[in-house]
Amino acid sequence: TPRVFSGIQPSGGLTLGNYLGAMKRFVDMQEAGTHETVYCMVDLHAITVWQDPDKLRRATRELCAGFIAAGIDPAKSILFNQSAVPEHAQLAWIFNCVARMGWMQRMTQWKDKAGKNAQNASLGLFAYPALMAADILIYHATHVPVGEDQKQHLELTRDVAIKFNHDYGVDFFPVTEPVIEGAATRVMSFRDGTKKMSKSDPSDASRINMTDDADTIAKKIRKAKTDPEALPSEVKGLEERPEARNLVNIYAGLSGLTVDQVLADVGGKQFSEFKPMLSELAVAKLAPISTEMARLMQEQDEIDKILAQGAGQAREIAAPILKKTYEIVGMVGA
Ligand code: AQP
Repeated sequence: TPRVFSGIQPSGGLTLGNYLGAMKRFVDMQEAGTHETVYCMVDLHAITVWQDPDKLRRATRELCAGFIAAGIDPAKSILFNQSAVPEHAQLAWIFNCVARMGWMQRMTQWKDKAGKNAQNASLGLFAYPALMAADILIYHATHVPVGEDQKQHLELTRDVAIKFNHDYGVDFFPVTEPVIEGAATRVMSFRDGTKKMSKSDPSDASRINMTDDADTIAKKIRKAKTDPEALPSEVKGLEERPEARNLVNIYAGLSGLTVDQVLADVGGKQFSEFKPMLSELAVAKLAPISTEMARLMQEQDEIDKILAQGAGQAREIAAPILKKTYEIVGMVGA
């Protein structure tokens, strides 16, 4: 069976963007049953910018609770944290030697996160996409569900696989396909419809956190930036209206309807009418997840057991692929 891999960083709380762009779709792929599904809390990625160790431990467990509360079933998917499977970092070193500096320099995430002070950014932040390529290819995963913002990194993953195969004259690593589907692959900030909703945005009002309570969710939606027009009844009418488009996309993502179906229903309504509908839907979908997350966070031993078990399963796949890679590259004793 073909294999799916994806990951989320335990670098803070989960946002609605992570949920709709990634996690909800991880659950859909698990339930489709067409692929073996491997999902990871990428703690090694998180430390490319400094993390407080206690907070990192907590965020990793909270993220695991989030996965399970959202519907990832450890009996159906492999669920673990990256550092517990050392093959990720080992393959990443090989890929550091395959990937080129110029490839990394072109990454928009690097440019955004390093900012003007690139000399002071960590080497790990620069090499981030090589580790991401290793995360995927250590499982020979062919499909990677991600949000739109990760598209460029996935292209680089393909380039790494192609160059490795070419440099060593093998057909070993598969060329992966990004799976960027659905209405909400790019959830935008509530304060600026041209900016990605992000857990690191200093403004809490810009995002919905998966741990927000019903009142907070309703308040953030009520205050979300919009334009004064009524909603259009066709997608065309959302052009040049990033804030309106974003709220409609979120409604579609949460409800499972297409954008066309949503607009057929709400076209002509004012935001004063649409926003309460969106709040009600968001609370109905998100509140059970945050309640379950909070419950699971009381069961730390249970979470650690699930992670350890997932790491064991992941290593069974990863270890032989690393061994074969070492053989191809010419490492004695592999
Ligand atoms: N706003 C978003 N819309 C759709 N998908 C999103 N994702 C993140 N934000 C959105 C998707 O979530 C997955 C995991 O993301 P990540 O934790 O690896 O890191 P990120 O993309 O860096 O997330 P943030 O929230 O923006 O964190 P910071 O602020 O630290 O940079 C990915 O599949 C991503 O596409």
